[in-house]
Amino acid sequence: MASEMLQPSRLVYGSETFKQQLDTLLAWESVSDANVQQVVTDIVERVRNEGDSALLEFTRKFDHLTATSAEELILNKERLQQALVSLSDEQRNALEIAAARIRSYHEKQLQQDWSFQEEDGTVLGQRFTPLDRVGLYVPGGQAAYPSSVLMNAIPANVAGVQEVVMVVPTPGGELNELVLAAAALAGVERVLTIGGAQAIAALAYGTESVPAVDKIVGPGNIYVATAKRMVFGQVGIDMIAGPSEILVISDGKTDPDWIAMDLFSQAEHDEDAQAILISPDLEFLDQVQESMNRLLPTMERKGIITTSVNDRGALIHVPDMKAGAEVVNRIAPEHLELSVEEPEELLSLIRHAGAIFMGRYTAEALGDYCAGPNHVLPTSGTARFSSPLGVYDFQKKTSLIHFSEAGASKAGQVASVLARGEGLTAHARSAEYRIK
Ligand code: HSO
Ligand code: ZN
Repeated sequence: MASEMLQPSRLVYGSETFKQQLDTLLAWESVSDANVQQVVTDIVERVRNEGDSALLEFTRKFDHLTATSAEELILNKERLQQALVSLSDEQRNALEIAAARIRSYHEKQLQQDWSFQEEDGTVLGQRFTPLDRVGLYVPGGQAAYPSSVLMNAIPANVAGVQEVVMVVPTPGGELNELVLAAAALAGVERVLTIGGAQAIAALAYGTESVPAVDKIVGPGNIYVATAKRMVFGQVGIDMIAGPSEILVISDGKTDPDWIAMDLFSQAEHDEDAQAILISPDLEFLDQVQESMNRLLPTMERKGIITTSVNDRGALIHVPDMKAGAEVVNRIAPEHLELSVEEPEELLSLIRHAGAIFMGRYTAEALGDYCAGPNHVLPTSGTARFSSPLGVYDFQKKTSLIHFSEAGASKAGQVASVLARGEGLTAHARSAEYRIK
């Protein structure tokens, strides 16, 4: 069918229209709909004020559950364990290996307390404390990824969070056993079969049966994202993720089918996902486009891939790798593949990317599941200023200050002068009392 032909945009670095085309390609903003805002405000307020009864009412309405008490929505640890043992050996094994690799990578991220002593005996430092309780949102339906349960819950667990509470909508009551098994492996304490804005509100404010958490993480639809933004301040939240992106920069010597499939691997997530290839080899760009069209009919999600590639995909021709790196930094992609023989040299030119996959063998898909690093990454150019989800997102810092008598005397003189300059007499005198 002609309508199913893949025709990613073609851009040529240095051409008159290049900058304009690139800006248009990258323009993406999550739609903020006034109607969604209103619906979410109402849901959040009602759950905040009425607790379980409103939570149950919305859950019955949106997820068609018949639960009449909130206890019916709780899955305990035994139930999660049961999901794990009921998997096929092959699935359990894969999930266990992935979890172990993610855990050992994240253990390296644990931040340690530090302090130093000044000459007069004053000690200054910083202490790291895990958050007490974290809420993890897992979407229902097609976007319920067991891998995302591992990626969100394991770092919290490694940080030492006492309780990870997971919420997952179960329309019609149908549970996803792989998601529950992943929760068991990731150290989730309890699961509630609730979702949407009502679940976010319950986690943020607490109800009779849902404990209030300190931070909410995990992806969700527009209602969930809007609710997360709304409760931010009451609780912490992770980043609000945009659609998946992949940017491949290639010397033209990798099998074009491999590259085509790598581009598809993110395009298949979402019609708004973005897959881009950069190469100095014009013929190679044509070959990859040919591979994409040949491979498309074999894809289960060909409709999503077609929309993604035709609306937001691109093949960009650059004169050399240096120009390619410049374009990469402008895009600041979520995922970057350096599909070249010696990726180190190219790496040194890259400043902005969520995760970098180096060499011809490092398919981005490995990173989505089991390489070890987190797959929750900054999207939509936010890699310019933000980082992958990690253990550090579940540890907070506290400053430690311990003055010696001599230290307090010296610092007291400085503080006194500054406090009087600000007109704050109590500050000044509090410091001055301690001057020897
Ligand atoms: N690529 C997604 C994560 C994911 N992929 C989950 C497969 N399952 C994040 O951008
Ligand atoms: Zn993916």
